[in-house]
Amino acid sequence: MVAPGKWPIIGEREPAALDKPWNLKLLGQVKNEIELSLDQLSNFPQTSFTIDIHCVTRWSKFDVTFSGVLLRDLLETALPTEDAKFASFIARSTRDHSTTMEIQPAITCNTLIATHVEGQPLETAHGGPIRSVVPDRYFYKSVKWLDRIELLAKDRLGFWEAESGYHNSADPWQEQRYMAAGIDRRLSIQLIAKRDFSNHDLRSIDCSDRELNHLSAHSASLRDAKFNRTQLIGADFSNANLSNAHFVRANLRNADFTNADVEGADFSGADLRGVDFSGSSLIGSSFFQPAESNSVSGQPIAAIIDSSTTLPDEIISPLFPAQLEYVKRQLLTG
Ligand SMILES: Nc1nc2c(c(=O)[nH]1)N[C@H]1C(S)=C(S)[C@@H](COP(=O)(O)O)O[C@H]1N2
Ligand SMILES: [Mo]
Repeated sequence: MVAPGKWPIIGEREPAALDKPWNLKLLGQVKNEIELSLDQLSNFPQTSFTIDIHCVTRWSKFDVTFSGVLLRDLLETALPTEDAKFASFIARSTRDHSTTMEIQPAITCNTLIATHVEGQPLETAHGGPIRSVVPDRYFYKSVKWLDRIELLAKDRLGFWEAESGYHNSADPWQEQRYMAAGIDRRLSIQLIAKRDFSNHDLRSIDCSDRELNHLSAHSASLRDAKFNRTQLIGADFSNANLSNAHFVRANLRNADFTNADVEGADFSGADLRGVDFSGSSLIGSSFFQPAESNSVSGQPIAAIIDSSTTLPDEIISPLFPAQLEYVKRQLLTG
């Protein structure tokens, strides 16, 4: 908690090109690109609400009143396409600072394109003239000096998420601070910078959509970890505990799972060419989701397995019959 009246400046301290006029852009997966001057923005319906700010580094500031335009109201003009699933909020700053939200939760938690705080124009240091404000998320989902909102079909990790391992969902009620529960900021940054998870306890870590090629995770505790769509070429998971881990559509080419516990792990759609599973334990693991169980696309999601994948007979024998049959067929014909 911060003292009343105090509001720390966190992260970047100033925008780039403050003197150029501010035009907010909505682009990407929209039917109708828009660009709004501050005046035009002020002609949209104005909304105010009072929220508590929670920074991931554990300060909070209570009862802050922001005013501006709801993202929802801007989207009614921009008209997202069918493919629009994510909204990337991008700052006018030297590093093009950004963060991304899924569009639906961004709308339902009343994301605001804020121009005023406590009835006064936002100070530059706090993101003026325009910042996004996402109630019900850690404050790193609220971008200062908002320059544009780009709607995307696929997720694109933001600055803190990619560089420092901040959690991509950022829900303070679930304490989603960093990739894994119970780790601090220093460890989170170090894990990402060194790509070294080995011997760490990182149960339930969420690394989905990250680029972690050549990760070293030897003997790490990674039960229930999420590595969906993660780039993990050449990663070392030897001796790791990966029970019930999720590797859906991960790129695992040439990864090492020797002597790993991957019981109940999901490799559906993962690229497993060159992967070595010698000595690993595969009870209840899956490599294939049939079309009927995949309500999203209605397509089967099948791991890529071929003769370069090391999956010895005694290792695959505990698989459930349908999985076993799929794996055997791929090893022979893939
Ligand atoms: N452009 C930009 N926006 C940003 C950041 C940043 O570094 N650059 N940091 C985020 C973080 S981690 C926090 S806690 C808040 C801090 O906002 P404040 O400086 O107004 O307190 O801004 C968020 N938005
Ligand atoms: Mo933060």
